[in-house]
Amino acid sequence: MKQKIAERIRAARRVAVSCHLRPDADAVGSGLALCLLLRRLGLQADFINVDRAPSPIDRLPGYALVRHGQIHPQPYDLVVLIEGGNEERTGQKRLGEYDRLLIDHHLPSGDDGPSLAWVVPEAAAVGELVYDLALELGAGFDRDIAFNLFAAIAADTGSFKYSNTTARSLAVAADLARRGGFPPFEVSNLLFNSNPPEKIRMLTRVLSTLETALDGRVAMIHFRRDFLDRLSLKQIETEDVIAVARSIDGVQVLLFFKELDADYYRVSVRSRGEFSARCVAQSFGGDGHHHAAGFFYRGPLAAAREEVVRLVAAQLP
Ligand SMILES: [Mn+2]
Repeated sequence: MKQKIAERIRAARRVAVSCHLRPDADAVGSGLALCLLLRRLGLQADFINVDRAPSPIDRLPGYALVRHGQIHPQPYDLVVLIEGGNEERTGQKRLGEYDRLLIDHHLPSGDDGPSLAWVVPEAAAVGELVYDLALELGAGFDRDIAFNLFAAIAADTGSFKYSNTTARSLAVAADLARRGGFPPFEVSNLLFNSNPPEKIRMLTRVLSTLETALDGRVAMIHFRRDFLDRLSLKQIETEDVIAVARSIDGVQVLLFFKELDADYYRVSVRSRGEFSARCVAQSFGGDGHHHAAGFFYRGPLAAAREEVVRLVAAQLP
């Protein structure tokens, strides 16, 4: 499949890259690296996303080349989609008019993605796949390409700590650091040590909602929109607060309820070991990975918590 993807890219002259809404560091880092390496190969490559990336992701090297909005109506020979193969995931309204391919590490959930899809669930991050593709295309790595791919992998593995981290993730990261000539801590500094004070204030508010259920095997936290009152933050980065809450000894499932609107929540499910976060999310119409998944819930918070905990209780051994 990698060879097929490389062939399609080699046959193109004008390529647009795009990723999912609410872009994360894997999607942005991988997309930037891909654009930069396509340009090295002499192609015209543009990275066009509907949503602007939150800080500090918008400080990844080369982020200034990202355009925000629709790909349409510019002509492109090929659109490469990162972690989101359809209009709903990307917010791109006219994808059907382009030749498309998808690079992803999420299992497809049976929708109208492109026919040519390179999906590797074993990859910890799309960054690993773009690294493979770069080798296949023979484009070479400059510092910014290597840095973006390293950042993509570091972000999706929680700095090489999550259960998706493999020996290969580490080997790829080591090779990227060597080729790019940067010390790995520069990536951690950018991704994890650049919080504005307001973000930490927000974190304390969310963490103060911590409750446990089922003998401490389930931890729950929530975010309410009014937590943003008197703060200049426009949105919250959820992964940090989730990581803190799920670090509690004995917690097998972490539920994070993020209020998007009145009685409307995005629920993030994180699990450890055998327990499948993905199964929980799918029961509510969502999807994701084995240990990290999510879904939307319409209804009051109390009802959401009760329903989800009941389902978790039935599935916990
Ligand atoms: Mn990813």
